[in-house]
Amino acid sequence: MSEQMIQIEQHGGVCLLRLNRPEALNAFTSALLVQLRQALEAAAIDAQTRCVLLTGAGRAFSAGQDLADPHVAPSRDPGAAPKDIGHMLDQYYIPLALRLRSMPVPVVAAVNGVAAGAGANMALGCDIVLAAEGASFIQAFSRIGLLPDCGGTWLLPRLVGRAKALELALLGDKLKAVDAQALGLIARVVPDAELQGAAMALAQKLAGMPTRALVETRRAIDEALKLDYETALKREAALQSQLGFAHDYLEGVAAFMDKRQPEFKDR
Ligand code: T3D
Repeated sequence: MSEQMIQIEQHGGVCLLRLNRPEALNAFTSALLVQLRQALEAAAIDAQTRCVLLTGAGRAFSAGQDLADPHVAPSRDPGAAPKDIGHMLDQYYIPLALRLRSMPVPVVAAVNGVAAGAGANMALGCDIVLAAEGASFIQAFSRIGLLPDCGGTWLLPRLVGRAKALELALLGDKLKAVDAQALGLIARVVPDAELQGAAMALAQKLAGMPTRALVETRRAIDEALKLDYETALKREAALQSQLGFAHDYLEGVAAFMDKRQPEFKDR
């Protein structure tokens, strides 16, 4: 049986996925990337799951691509044919990044330690990013002669603007969690000992909310970044029209009028 590199725990409506190669700082091998994608696919079709929480085991979130993975690591043998990194991205990273970004439920990242390279950008692609005070983010690519992948060139300028995106990407310096929050790269920082509890509480809160409305909100915000104002207004109206016919809107208004807690069901 293949080694389990993703721990999966169901906590009510929250599916907790924990990257689990702590001895290598949860660096991504092709096997881990496949298992993570499979876990996300399973969560996407599981009606019980209303939020996914992604975190890492041990002292790191993820050190990015496993640079010792023989499938991708450049050979030191001068006679060996060079490996095509683009193929690795096409085969493993792009489908995973797209799956993460289009999950039918909100996705929270709890960054428990260092997040480097593709590990950083995997976290930044989640909907809400929490980090422990001791966590850090490193666009490690330039240190090894690469450029930010796993969505880095798209995410960074949108999150922090071109000037800071270029500073982070070109220098590849370690950014502390508090500085990442101050830049607007991530949402929240909590004391190390409180991270898992705070992340689970946030995920449980999201799991109790109207899932479809949350997912359409993500879609509208992502799309609006590419649209002019008038087109964005019209796109909001089209999406709102669909939500207006859904159960959760009726339930949300009824619960407000009845002064009770709503019971949202849509997914
Ligand atoms: O290649 C492709 O397919 C394209 C895709 C690219 C995507 C990418 O993610 S490129 C970027 C890859 N990641 C990096 O370059 C980061 C490399 N790691 C580091 O810079 C540092 O390890 C950290 C800053 C993340 C943490 O530093 P520190 O001092 O806390 O820990 P350490 O001592 O460096 O690492 C601990 C162990 O994890 C160590 O192993 P050992 O000596 O105890 O047996 C180290 O070799 C291992 N490790 C850390 N990062 C990786 C890794 N092993 C394989 N791959 C890694 N990325």
